[in-house]
Amino acid sequence: MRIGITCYPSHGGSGVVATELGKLLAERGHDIHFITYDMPFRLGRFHQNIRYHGVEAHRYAVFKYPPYDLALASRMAQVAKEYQLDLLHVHYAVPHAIAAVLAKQMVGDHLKVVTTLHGTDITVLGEDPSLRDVICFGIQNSDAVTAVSDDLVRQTEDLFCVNKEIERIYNFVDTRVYYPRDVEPLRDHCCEKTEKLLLHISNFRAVKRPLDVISIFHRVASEIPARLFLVGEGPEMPKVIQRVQELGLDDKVVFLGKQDEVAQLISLADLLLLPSEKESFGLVALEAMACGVPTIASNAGGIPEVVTHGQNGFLAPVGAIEEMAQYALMLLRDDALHQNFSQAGLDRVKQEFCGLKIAGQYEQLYAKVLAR
Ligand code: GMT
Repeated sequence: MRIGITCYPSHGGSGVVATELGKLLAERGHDIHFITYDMPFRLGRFHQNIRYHGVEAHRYAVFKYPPYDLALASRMAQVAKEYQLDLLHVHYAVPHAIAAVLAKQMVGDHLKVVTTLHGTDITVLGEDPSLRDVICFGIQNSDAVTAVSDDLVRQTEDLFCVNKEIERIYNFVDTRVYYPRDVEPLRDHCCEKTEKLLLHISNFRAVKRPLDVISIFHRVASEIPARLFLVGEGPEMPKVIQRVQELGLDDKVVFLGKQDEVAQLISLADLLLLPSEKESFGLVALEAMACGVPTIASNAGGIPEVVTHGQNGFLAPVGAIEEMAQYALMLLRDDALHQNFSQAGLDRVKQEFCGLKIAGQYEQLYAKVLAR
């Protein structure tokens, strides 16, 4: 098949999933065309069967805002015509589904539109009255719509009451990149032998509750020797830095900033903390699971579909800092339990979230849409 893919190319789970899916589909012989404003950061080196088409939105004195959405629709239509694309697979309802629907009107009905919802487009933007109707329009006019968890399917149906079947297709992880590694020598450079290493990776927006991460870690570090790695940047970071200083944790918390390659970093850790308020899936928990690292998370959104409480991680209500800290201590103090959780996570990744299985589900969906 000839497939156009549009996503947000910067750091973020949706861009990662879209890019990794494109790479996997290209390996399976499909022609993949990324149509985005920047090269997706996970695309990296040259890949056979993958082309990149940049989108440029110019500033004009007459317009207050550069017309990005229209530039994207126009680029999608150009690429679709030039390379005879069968379909556009867009990640995020706004503006990508809208631009794709517009491109389809320009190119013809034979060009199909598949939209994947990732969460923020529904749970955050969907509550904005200025975007509600246009999100609904994008969903309704896509030829097929998928969401990354059952929870997101439910939320989309409840919020938008759309008369459209939404298929759940889980995210996946490439186990050739994410796997348990022997990181002992590197770990010796990062922390003391006696210390346990906790990790949090996010974009440090308020919905990730990064201050809870600090509170949980503070509680853990008051009982056992421990160190916390923070990966990512975002609007809550100044508050996080302040809290770390107030609690006197400066020498135990390491700020690593944005990182492109996190597989090795994850493998260094004993635990991942993900106490989010909203999370349609929680890709980072899946990446950790694939590296054999259990997660302590909130039971928000789709997280319980990824992390199984008491088997490969622990879940607690949003904001339940003490409960999460106790779970963390339980796992960090009991090597056998940690080992069981780690193995259970690796088994679950193989069964539920392997790339081949998920790519196959998308291929079936594409074939169904093209046969209509
Ligand atoms: O979590 C974020 O803030 C980034 C956001 C994105 O657009 O990349 O993540 C969303 O999509 C990911 C991939 O499907 C999911 O793993 C995240 O749970 C989801 N974030 C939210 O629902 C808040």
